[in-house]
Amino acid sequence: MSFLNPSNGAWSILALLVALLLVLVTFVKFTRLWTVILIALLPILGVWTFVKAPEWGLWFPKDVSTHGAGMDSLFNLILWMVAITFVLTEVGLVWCVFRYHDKVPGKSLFTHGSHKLEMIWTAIPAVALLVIAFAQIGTFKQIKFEDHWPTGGPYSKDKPIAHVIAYQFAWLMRYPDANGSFDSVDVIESPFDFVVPVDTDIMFQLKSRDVLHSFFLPNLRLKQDAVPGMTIPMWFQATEVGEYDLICAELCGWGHYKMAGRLIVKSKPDYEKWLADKRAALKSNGTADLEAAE
Ligand SMILES: [Cu+2]
Repeated sequence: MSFLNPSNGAWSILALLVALLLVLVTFVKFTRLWTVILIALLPILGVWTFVKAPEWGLWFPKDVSTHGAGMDSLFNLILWMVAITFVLTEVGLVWCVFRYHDKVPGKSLFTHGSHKLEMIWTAIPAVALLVIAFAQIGTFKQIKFEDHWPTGGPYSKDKPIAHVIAYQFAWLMRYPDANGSFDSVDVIESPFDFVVPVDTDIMFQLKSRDVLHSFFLPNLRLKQDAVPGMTIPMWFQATEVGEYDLICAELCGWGHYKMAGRLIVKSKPDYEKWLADKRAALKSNGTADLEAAE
């Protein structure tokens, strides 16, 4: 992931800015002007970082899923709500520092608070939460609700492409045998690599063998806890051939960092070939062993 790469130029710029702030805080005599400048720098740097983030590669990885656009627009909605709140709050803070500094004559006002003000700042977050709650219904339904799961294609809840099993500390993808059974010796096991065909509704069953894990495909904007004792149906459609990160997004033990798998999206013929090769390898291993034994 490029944004975690320490050689990413953006990190050095951010580090430099933080260092500059620390120097200012340490050595500058705190006049009112400096205080205002320092406090005002926060929203300016904050907003600037958001504006520059996509260019620096600090933003989301490329979206290659049919779920992605919905998730991203929800994220942007929340980001805008937070950004506006943040800037307004900071402007208010700077204004208060400037307006109510120690040179204003007279005694401080003692107050028990304002009922009206409390009503307002309770109502605003309540409205904000309601907006988010209604805005997310469509996207959440598409990803999670059973009546939106794929049925017409090759994969469905009862005919999943694979069982995805999380355990300390690996991902194991189990593909059914040629008859669609998951309980046979011909089940294909693919550790760490989740191979799927492109432009196809992929339905799979998520399981955990031991503790809580979290199945996360950043490029597909798909995340779901794997819960011991539960089989959780999930679906997505990848829109571009390629290799993408499959990571565990839940601290699940000392080897959590090792749960770095791959989602490998192949063209449909390539996927069929991969599956056929896997089945052939399974058979030929058996035959070869038998022949060797004889
Ligand atoms: Cu894990």
